Amino acid sequence: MTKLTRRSFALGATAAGVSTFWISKARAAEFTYKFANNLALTHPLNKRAQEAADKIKAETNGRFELQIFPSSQLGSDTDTLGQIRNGAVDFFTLSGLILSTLVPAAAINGVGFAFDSYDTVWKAMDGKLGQYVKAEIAKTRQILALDTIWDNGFRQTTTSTKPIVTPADFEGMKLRVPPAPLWTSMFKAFGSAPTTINFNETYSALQSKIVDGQENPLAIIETAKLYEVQQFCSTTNHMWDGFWFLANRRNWEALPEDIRAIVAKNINAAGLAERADVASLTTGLRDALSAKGMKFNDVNATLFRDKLRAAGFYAEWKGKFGDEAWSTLEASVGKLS
Ligand code: X2X
Repeated sequence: MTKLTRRSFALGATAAGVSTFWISKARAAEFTYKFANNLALTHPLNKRAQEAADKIKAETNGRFELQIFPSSQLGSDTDTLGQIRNGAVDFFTLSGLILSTLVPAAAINGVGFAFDSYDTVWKAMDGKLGQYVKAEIAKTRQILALDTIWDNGFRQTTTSTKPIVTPADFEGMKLRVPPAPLWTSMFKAFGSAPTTINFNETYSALQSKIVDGQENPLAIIETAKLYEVQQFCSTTNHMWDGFWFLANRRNWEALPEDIRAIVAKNINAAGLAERADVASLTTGLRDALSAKGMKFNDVNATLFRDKLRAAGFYAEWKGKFGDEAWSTLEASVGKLS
């Protein structure tokens, strides 16, 4: 350890100061982009997004920084949809059903009981059905979806009042649904009284009994701690839902091609990893949530699917989506209507 004189110390500190300045200057990203989502930091989506952000920063030598804003920090889903359209937000993961308020076709994966397994889901969403929806999203000219759709999961019904065993148990139930026409339509067809509430207000709406129940995949029930305000969980599996990784088109195209390629590669890879995380997380969650006091019951899905059919739900949505989209869906999942 060499003894520093006052003068040499001063010279060294100045040099260090200057080099620190240049290092920190060099570290300041050329492009800092905002990614908003509505999920808890602990959800696999945010864990994988942070991993991708770190890889992108390294592979672009610090030129691109992805800032992640979880838990609807930048606004509700409906607010943030406006922000991704005008470019105030650069990336946003959003359910196709909520996106359907802008791109009607994007709700098609939410048709009740369309998917009976993840194999069927990925065959459709990574195939013709997903391509069809991404093309419809691109037609907006304001936003586009990156290739890989991320997983939300198969949705289950929870309540604070009673288990849902048959469709009759839905009669008159005040149920929270996300702000999307297909969700409202489905739960009206079941006979319940759906109320559209953005996800960031769902916990408090359940806690204050504004609504008795809600529906979400187990990974969300866990990471959003909905088990604290819900007692029953009925495995209705009534819908598979995913998250499109949306980009503001103008801001996306403003990126140099080499950076865009690195961002797309890592985000799409993170989406595939997140799918695996959600699937493995879900396997243990029924026991984990039971241990936290939730009471589970299984249902006979045929009763619920027949109820939707009798209420005209499939006929209504076949008419709304149109023959081309509906036949693309049925080519992947079999006859529905
Ligand atoms: O709002 C919901 O229920 C959630 C979190 O599953 C969606 O983003 C659709």
